[in-house]
Amino acid sequence: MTRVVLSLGANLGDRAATLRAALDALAADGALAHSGLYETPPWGPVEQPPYLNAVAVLDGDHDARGWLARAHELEQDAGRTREVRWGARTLDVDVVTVTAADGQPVVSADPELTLPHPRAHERAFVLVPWLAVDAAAELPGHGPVGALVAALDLAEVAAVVPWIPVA
Ligand code: PH2
Ligand code: MG
Ligand code: MG
Repeated sequence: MTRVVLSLGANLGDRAATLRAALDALAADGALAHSGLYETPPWGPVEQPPYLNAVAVLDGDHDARGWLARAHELEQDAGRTREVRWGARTLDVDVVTVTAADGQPVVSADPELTLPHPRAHERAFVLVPWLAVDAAAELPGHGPVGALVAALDLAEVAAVVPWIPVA
C-alpha cells in the first residue's frame, strides 16, 4: 500500500467534466480525498487558456511507476495527445509525491518520474488545492505545505480561485 498525491490540470475542452471524470475513475483505485476545482492562470512560458486544477490523495496498491502508468491512462482516456512541453492539454495528471507503507517518501531522480515533483514547491496551483485536502500535508525536502503557501507571492495564491460553475 502506498499513498500518492496527484495534481490534475485541464485547459482545453470541457475542463470541469474532464477533471470530474478523472476523479471518479480514481475513486476506484483506493480511498480518495480530493480538493474542489480551482481556476488558475497558466504558469510557464507558453501562452494558453486558464486551467482548472485539483489535487487528489489516494491510498492504493500501486508503486510509484504504477501510479505514473495510472496517470497516463487517465490522460489517454481524456483524449490527450502529445503536445508542447508546458502547453495546453485536455488533461495532465502529475505525480507529486508517493509515500511508502513505512511512511518514507519515495525519492527518484529518474527524468521520467522525478519524486517528489521537482517544481511542486513553487506552484500555487498545486499547493493551494493540496492544502485544502490535507491541512497537515508535507512536501518531502521542502516542509509543510502550509508554510510553502505562506512563502509564495500573495498575488499568486490569490489567483488560485475556487471554481464556481456558471449555470
Ligand atoms: N500545467 C502545465 C503548465 N502550466 N498552469 C496551471 N495554472 N496549471 C497547470 O496544471 C499547468 C500550468 C503543464 O503541466
Ligand atoms: Mg504538469
Ligand atoms: Mg504531466
